Amino acid sequence: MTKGSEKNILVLNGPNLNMLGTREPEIYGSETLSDIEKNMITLAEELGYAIDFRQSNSESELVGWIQDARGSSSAILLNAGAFTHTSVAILDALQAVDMPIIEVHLSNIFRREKFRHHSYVSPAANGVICGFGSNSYILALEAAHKILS
Ligand code: CA2
Repeated sequence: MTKGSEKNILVLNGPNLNMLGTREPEIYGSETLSDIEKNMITLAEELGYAIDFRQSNSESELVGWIQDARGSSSAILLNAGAFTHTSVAILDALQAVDMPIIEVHLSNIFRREKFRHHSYVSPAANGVICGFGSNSYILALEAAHKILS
């Protein structure tokens, strides 16, 4: 781990999460991804962390960012979006990094369609937080902080 990396938390967002706040507010809330990022930075500063907040629609880019977290971050908070339910590649990448991983979802995936009940990400995660809207991200940051301190 490089100097200072113990204070970095990587927050990764998967496909279509850049659309937050524009459609389906009844499922995902009315906040944008940028609102969520700002709220996380506020709490992270209080807790003494830097947040590296990213979104991609590309599975390959997400896998690359997970691989790069080795040596530069101390924990990963991941909302893999629809890749949660499809991606063995993201699971494999997560299993190769040795740091706390918190799986995050805005919606309660277990109250939704059956295909959303299975997560490929969960076996690599310390825990899963879902169903609390944008507050899921805040709860995930608090959970990572508890694990790290
Ligand atoms: O609840 C979550 O956070 C999800 O990870 C969101 C994914 C969904 O595929 C997962 O099952 C649960 C979808 C994100 C798409 O977000 C949009 C937001 C506004 C408009 C369109 C898509």
